[in-house]
Amino acid sequence: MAGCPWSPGYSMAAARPAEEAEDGIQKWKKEGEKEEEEAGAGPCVGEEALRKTPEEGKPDLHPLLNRWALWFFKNDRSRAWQNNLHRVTKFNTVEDFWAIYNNIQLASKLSSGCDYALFKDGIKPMWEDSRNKRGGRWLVSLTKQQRHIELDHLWLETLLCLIGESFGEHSQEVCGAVINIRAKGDKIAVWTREAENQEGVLHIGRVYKERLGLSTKTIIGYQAHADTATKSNSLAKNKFVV
Ligand code: MGP
Repeated sequence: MAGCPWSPGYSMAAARPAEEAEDGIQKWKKEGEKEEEEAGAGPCVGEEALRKTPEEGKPDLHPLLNRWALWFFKNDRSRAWQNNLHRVTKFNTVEDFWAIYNNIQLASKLSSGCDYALFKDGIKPMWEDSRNKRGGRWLVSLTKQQRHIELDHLWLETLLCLIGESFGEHSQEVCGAVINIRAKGDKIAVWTREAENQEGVLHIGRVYKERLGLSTKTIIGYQAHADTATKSNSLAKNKFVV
């Protein structure tokens, strides 16, 4: 895809830290060679070890509670909104999260009109998805100046809140998060599935605000998608604030 923000030749395995991958493979080769020497012409004592693949030689990966999908939106006014939305990849381990994060462009380097979205596997980053349609979003609106100093940090912290299931039992309410790169000011939002779940929504908002390190003076608002979809952003009413 033209102008895509990830390396075209990217693959999960290749993107894992080089040292770790090379190490694993080297260790496996040495073990294999040793077994071969020991085996000589006699009985196949090293047969089991020789059957091991380099994959099996790798240290255990750290599973996430959920599988997540990364989406990319590139604004092309000649196409319908949905057709500009592309799923890039899915992952469900800590290692693959970092492999992906380290191989895509920082949000601050994307062109205006682009979005990244990270959603639980199976939920599309759109109001219409059955798991979003009754929900809403905690919206953090940033000033133009914040793109250069804070945006990437705030987005990474948002991603870590999601994959780390940082909202206790209310993490189940989380659908995903979106970052909008816009000339008028960038936005980051955490989407939850039920705007009427006051307890869950408020808990997520308080924890999220603290994790972002926003001062108590900064107010962030929660808007129901139903309101956002029918009004322009600036007119959508805040259902809750923290
Ligand atoms: P936007 O990309 O969320 O924000 O919505 P932006 O560009 O800052 O614009 P503003 O209107 O919020 O100031 C821009 C437009 O994209 C919306 O007005 C919709 O036309 C479309 N759009 C955005 N989202 C998240 C959806 C969605 O979930 N479904 C559909 N059908 N259209 C959407």
